[in-house]
Amino acid sequence: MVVLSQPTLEDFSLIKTCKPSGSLFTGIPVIDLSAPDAKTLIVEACQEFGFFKVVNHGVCLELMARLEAEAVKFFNLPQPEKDRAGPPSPFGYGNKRIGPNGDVGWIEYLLFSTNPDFISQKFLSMFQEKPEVFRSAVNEYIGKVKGVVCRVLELIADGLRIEPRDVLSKLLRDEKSDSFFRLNHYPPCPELQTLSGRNLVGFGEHTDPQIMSAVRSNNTTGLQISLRDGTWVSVPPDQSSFFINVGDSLQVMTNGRFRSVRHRVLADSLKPRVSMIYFGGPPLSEKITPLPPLMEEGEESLYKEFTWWEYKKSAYNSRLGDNRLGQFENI
Ligand code: GA4
Repeated sequence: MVVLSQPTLEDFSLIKTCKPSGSLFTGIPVIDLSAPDAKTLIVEACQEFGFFKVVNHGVCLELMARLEAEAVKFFNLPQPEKDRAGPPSPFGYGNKRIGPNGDVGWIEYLLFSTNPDFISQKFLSMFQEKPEVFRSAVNEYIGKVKGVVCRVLELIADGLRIEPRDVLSKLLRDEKSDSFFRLNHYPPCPELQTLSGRNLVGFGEHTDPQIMSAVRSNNTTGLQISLRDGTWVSVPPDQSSFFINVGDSLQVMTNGRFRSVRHRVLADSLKPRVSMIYFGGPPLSEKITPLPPLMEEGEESLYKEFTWWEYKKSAYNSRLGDNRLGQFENI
């Protein structure tokens, strides 16, 4: 077995932030899922930002807090115990290394497939004692967050006036859906206080390859999104809401109408950040092409045809910050 040495502080990217780290962007669209205009506002947010916040989602805050507490318990275990749950190839515990192609970040994480049988198996093989509470919190949470993302996708179909309204959500509800779940822990980095005006990268800039992702984090800042003009802005944290990202696949399925948002996470010098992310992906064999009812007469696809499996394979051969859709564009 090849044992890779841990990256040192010098291996991580530092970013000079032009704005003081306390300044937060106030323009993130907030969608009340129960409001009558939710469908219109979601479509607008997907076009302009590829990102929005969802409130009134119906997921119990106690469940979010319970899962966060279990994740913190895991990340507080001694390093050798956590290492036994790794490496994340592709699923399990990862520390500082992200993906298979040399990316690093100030982060440790657990990455799972969302299939409940897989999770049970993985939990049994990863942990010596049976962490029943942790496992059931993960499964329960995945069921709920998937429900929220499916509701959002159905509102999108309504807002775009396409039928059937489950045209997108059925891909995530399919038992073969290739969806992931990730628990991230960004430890505080006290050395940062001496690197005035610079920030350590927790998770480097990237877009998500899937259809749609939903992030819930504790009340720590760090998440940033890139606006249309390329400016990076900091997302005000809110532990009781979900932040939704449009992924590359949804950009393709809307023939570029929706924007797959570039985002990144910066580490904090004092506060740990804990996030839980559901990545909704289609079955591997699904063709990722623009939805026919959306195409206007004579409109051509901006992308070559590919299956989710082909896109995923190419994503896993890329570096985090690459423009993965570039090679699938029709020129
Ligand atoms: C980004 C979105 C999800 O976190 C993820 C990531 C995956 C990984 O961490 O293993 C990837 C990254 C993500 C895209 C390109 C490849 C694969 C790391 C990487 C360098 C789980 C996913 O699906 O794609």
